[in-house]
Amino acid sequence: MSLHAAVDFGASSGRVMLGAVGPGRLRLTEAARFRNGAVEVPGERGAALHWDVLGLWRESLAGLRQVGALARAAGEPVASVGVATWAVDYGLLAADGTLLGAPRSYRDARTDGVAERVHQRLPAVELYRRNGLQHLPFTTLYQLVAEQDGPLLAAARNLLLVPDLVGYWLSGHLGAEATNVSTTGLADVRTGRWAEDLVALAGIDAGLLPPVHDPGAVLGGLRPAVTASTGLDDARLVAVGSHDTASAVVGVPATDERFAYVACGTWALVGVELEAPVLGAESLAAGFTNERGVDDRIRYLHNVMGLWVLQGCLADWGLDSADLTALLAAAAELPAGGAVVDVDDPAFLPPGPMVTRVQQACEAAGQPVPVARPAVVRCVLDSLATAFARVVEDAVRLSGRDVDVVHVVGGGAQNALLCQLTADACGRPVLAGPVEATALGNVLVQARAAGAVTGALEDLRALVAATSDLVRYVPGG
Ligand code: ADP
Ligand code: LRH
Repeated sequence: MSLHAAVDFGASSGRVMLGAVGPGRLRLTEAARFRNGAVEVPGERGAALHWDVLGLWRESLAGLRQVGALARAAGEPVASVGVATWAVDYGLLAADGTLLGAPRSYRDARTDGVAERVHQRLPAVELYRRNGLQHLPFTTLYQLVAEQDGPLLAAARNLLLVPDLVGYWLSGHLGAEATNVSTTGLADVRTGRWAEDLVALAGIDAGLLPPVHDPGAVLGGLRPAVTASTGLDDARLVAVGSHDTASAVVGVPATDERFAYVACGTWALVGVELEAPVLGAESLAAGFTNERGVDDRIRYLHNVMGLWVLQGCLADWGLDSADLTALLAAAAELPAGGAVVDVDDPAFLPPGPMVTRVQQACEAAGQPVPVARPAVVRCVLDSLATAFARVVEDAVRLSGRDVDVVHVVGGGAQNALLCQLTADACGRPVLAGPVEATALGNVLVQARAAGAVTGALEDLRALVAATSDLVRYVPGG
């Protein structure tokens, strides 16, 4: 067996996994799991939302130390480490490598109104033809325009996306991994490389952006201090689909190309995989993004607001994911046909009182207003399932790709009610699992770089399908 460590930060939790891969074999062992969430910091210009990257770094090292211990117990060396996190956010480094401030969260209000200003300079349809991205207010391009109002850019020499920042701390390598580069809005959708005109549009010095590399690239050994602290003596840093959604799509257990996926965590990324981007005005209007996947596939998808809305409701009630089981059981008892709202309304994007927002959205849409907790949960899940079905239909229509099955991967695959409602709304079977598709995709790309598995994404997916426990939901089932 070939051993590989996956560092995987989601917006709500992070984990470090040990992956063991061999012919016909793929197994994950959890080394560490920790909470994540943006931290609100008061300031003279109002509250700012930052990521606690130092805490995440500490947890990663502890997780990698545990990976080292597990590998020693198994009598095998860990060949490599790969890092994937949420997209778009970045850290700025000074010339000596000092991190200039804690990276901002994409939910920070500093980008309010920025996209509209940028589109006055380059109309949205033209921008779409260049970078292929769905309109999201927090795309890196817009964040960088907002960044110019602050002091950091003046001192910055390098901009590193969050997984590349962690990779830099691990290995000293300064680079930018292509799947995540594709989410910045600064890359040419056709080449996947930084585009001079888009970098100029962001108003930054192109020298801030490190060279782009593809998943599978071997980036180098670990820093001596990291080796000393983790015991991973022989491991190298290997580039994976460092955008978590890119790794998750590698980990979808599809058996042919006629599938849609819902990478369902804090966000729900819903779409299909294509060979070429779709860049017309209709695609832009339907909110589809063309992000780059591993092996240069196109992830043609739409960001649905996702379980963030449910997380916010739980927080309002002083509960967390551990309390979900009972609430979901009660929500499942409620009849179909209740209130449905547009979960993609920007009102749901920032942190804040989520139950009130759900209720206000129901009222505004002339829907019955849920009051009891199970009714609120049911409304959120019905709304998510409705959005998933709309996006799957749009993806089929706009891409011409037929879809026989919808794969739900990520934490949301554990939500049986959501999976059933999704099958009902899509009128297609749902296959739920694996929950850790992102870590699996991460490990598989490393294992392929090491020669422990071979083949195209289809071969990697066949291995996931053969080694995962999946649950099937049929419409009306
Ligand atoms: P991210 O990677 O964005 O942090 P995850 O893929 O880890 O997100 O998914 C987190 C979500 O998974 C939680 O918000 C919760 O809604 C859901 N989830 C986690 N555990 C369970 C469970 N036991 N049953 C149902 N849903 C769950
Ligand atoms: C999911 C995700 C998504 C991005 C968002 C910022 O974790 O990476 O694909 O759009 O976070």
